[in-house]
Amino acid sequence: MAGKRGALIVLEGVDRAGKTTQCSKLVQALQQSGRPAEMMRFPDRTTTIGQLIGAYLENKSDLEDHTVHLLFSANRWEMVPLMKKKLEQGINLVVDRYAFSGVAFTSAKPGFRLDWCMQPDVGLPKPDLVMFLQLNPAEAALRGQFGQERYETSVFQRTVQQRFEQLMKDQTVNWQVIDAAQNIENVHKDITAHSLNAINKAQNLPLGELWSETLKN
Ligand code: ADP
Ligand code: FDM
Ligand code: MG
Repeated sequence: MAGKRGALIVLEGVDRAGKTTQCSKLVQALQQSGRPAEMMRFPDRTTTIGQLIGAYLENKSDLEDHTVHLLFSANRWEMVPLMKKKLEQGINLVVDRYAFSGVAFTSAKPGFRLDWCMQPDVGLPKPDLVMFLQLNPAEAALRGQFGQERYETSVFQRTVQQRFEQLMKDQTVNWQVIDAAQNIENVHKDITAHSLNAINKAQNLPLGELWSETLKN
């Protein structure tokens, strides 16, 4: 590989934690400091698979729970060749949700084990940094009502939060918890500091494979 690779940076967190706001601000800040950066989001509702997911989330269609889980995973895998190409070109990717949301949301449904939910995403490009935007339900409520999409209820979101906490125990992933109750600029400062650190470290490391060690035994 000729130049230095870009870093894969993921933002996760519950509904209204500020993921989308902070992803765009981070991309803008990186670009302004001369570091190539692009934003991605999952689900990517623009692809054929993404349109099935979009209709499901908008309650315009129903899909069996295992089926939709695998579609979310497939929606990540279909982007992998493009992601790898961009990272190799030195572009930093800032991603709004990734496999962690995939596992947290499906495993919040009855009858789904964490390891079953993780399996389809094993081997995806491993993020160099995953920032979890931590916000309690009372603070989230101050940011407005839930929308009309599937999963946007307080009972479900509480279970999702617990599943994220289980996932954060995995030491093979570089998790950083961010206090998302701060104002937008202060959250941005924290996120930028962690990101610059990850970008510098990633330059000298090969891209890893997600959860390849975690589920080995
Ligand atoms: P998410 O993508 O995590 O659901 P958004 O970035 O869409 O969250 O933000 C949800 C709402 O909260 C938006 O109206 C946004 O302007 C607002 N918001 C985002 N970050 C903050 C913050 N730190 N303090 C107060 N409001 C915020
Ligand atoms: N979601 C997102 C999943 O259930 N599985 C996944 O793999 C991913 C990436 O889709 F409710 C859920 C999480 C959220 C919805 O909402 C996407 P946003 O507003 O587009 O992030
Ligand atoms: Mg969002």
